[in-house]
Amino acid sequence: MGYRVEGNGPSVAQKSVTKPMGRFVCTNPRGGADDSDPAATAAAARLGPPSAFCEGTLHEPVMPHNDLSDNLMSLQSHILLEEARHPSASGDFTWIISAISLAAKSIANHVRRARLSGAIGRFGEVNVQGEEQQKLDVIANKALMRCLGTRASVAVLASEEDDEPSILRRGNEGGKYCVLFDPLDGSSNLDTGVGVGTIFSILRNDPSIPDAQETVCQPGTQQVAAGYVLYGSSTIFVLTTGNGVALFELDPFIGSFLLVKDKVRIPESNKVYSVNEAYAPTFPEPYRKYLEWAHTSGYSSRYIGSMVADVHRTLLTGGVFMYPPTKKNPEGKIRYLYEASPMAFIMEQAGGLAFSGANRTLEYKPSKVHERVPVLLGSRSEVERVRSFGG
Ligand code: AHM
Ligand code: MG
Repeated sequence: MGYRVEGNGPSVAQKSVTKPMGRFVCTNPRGGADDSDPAATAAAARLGPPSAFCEGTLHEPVMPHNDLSDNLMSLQSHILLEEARHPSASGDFTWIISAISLAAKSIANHVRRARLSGAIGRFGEVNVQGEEQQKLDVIANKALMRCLGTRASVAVLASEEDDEPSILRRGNEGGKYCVLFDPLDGSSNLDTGVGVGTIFSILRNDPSIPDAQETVCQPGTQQVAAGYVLYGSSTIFVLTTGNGVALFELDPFIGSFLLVKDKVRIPESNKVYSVNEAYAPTFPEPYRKYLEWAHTSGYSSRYIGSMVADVHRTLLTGGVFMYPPTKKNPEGKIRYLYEASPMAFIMEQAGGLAFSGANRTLEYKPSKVHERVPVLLGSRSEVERVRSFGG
């Protein structure tokens, strides 16, 4: 059976998944390849044998306009290019990001298979924050500890799941960086399959400070890099090294995070707020006043209760994310070093704002590794609006 294509079909909107190539008619009903027209032969192969009809319109699959499957800018290549901007860079930093990326792929795999592998549920221990650890908190923590622990330039690791930061290498042993992380933020939501995430912050190690806690208690302005990984409908890696924000998506077929968008900018405004409004009666007055105003000003509310997912949506679509002080958590609930500070770095690098109380989040200097702060971050004009109520 052979085909010939009669003329080219009209071009169609790029969003279409198929593109008419033209009319076809059977030219060789007795079978056998008619290879005089390779395009027609290829089209015929895609269509299969025309048993039910011998005439029609050929449709060629068209990639959606934003298909990036041929994008080969991996996270690794992106970091190498970033490092090339700094002539003195040694490549140590690239190794650290590669460790986080490897751990994230492993965590993503565990999260995806959590029910099948029996990893859902409580681990049975309470961490230093007084929170019950989930099995996946422990798995994610181990993955990051193992991957980062082998990197020769890591001096100190601090995790939400561990009481104290661990000193791995002193400065004279090559320890240049401290990596702080929340291995699996939002893990209390795991049972319901919503997005959870890893948040990380990278600081320089000051070899003159012997104490690990003191070493990591740096203001957010000192961050060398920060990012998060969202384990959602796809696995997303968002990173800043102080030169804008880059967004990567894990291509599960090749096992690499591929660049989807560089220089991500948060929309200047959007009438959306993200907050646990059930606590509103115990919020400080300015937040309550803002919410009252928003209720009559056409605002929408979106709240998952998983900071990475809520902040990621805010980054892409705009609005504000807030975790104000409450009666239960008078300092706020979000930990400074590995939650508020890295998210603030990302927001500012994307053109947004982040405040903790009256101060810019990045300028705060904590005195304890697990210290909590209030969080208000998001689109520039929305954050300013909340602040205009005194928040
Ligand atoms: P976690 O680090 O123990 O998971 O807690 C932090 C999470 C954030 O992801 C989220 O924004 C917040 O807790 C939700 O808290 P709440 O349930 O009080 O709204
Ligand atoms: Mg957390």
